[in-house]
Amino acid sequence: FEIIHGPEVETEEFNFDMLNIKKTHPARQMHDTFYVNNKRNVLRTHTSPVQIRGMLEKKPPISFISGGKVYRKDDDATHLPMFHQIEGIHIATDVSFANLKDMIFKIVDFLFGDRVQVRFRPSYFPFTEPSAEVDVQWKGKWLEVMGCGMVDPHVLEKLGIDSEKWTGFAAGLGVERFCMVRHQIDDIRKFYTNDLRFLEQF
Ligand code: 2U9
Repeated sequence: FEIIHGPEVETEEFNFDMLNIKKTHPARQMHDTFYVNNKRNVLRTHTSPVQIRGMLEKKPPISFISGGKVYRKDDDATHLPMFHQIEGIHIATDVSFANLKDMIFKIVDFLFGDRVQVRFRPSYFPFTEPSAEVDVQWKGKWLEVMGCGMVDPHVLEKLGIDSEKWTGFAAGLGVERFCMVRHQIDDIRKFYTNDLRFLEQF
């Protein structure tokens, strides 16, 4: 995988339109997304627009990893208004859901081993079809730590990529969520309160 970077202030086009997120999708609302410059630009809500920019520059086969800060209007024990995502995309010929599942299980095994109980559950994202999520046990509940799926053909076609010839998978994870589970931290906001007694444990 090639590591790629992109801007934290994005256009609505790259953050939403190119990812098949409809104009009426709830994630676009003012109470979920930070808008800048009278709505034409947003603080990116995920690292997926970086993949779009990468795919405009390079034609398939491609394998990219993008990572960095993302912003959402969320703030509670399991959500931060700013957090870090790491996301991968792989587009080639003959890429299957089995290949994706194999990679996901290798990542989860490497990071959690048999320390926590994990489940792989069908889900929905506008940019992948089919889609799945990885949940882990945290304080007696299931907590989402990762999402993935086969890149939706609509997303490929918007980029001028022939979806009959090329297929791919994509997966994203929230870094602080992974950390919280791995180190048994009860409140995700502790990472950013700058309490040295907390930070010096690591
Ligand atoms: C393109 C096409 C598809 C990236 C994906 C997810 C599923 C996902 C979340 C995990 C926890 C974000 O940090 S989180 O809240 N991510 O669920 N991300 S598929 O799919 C892409 C990306 C780029 C062009």
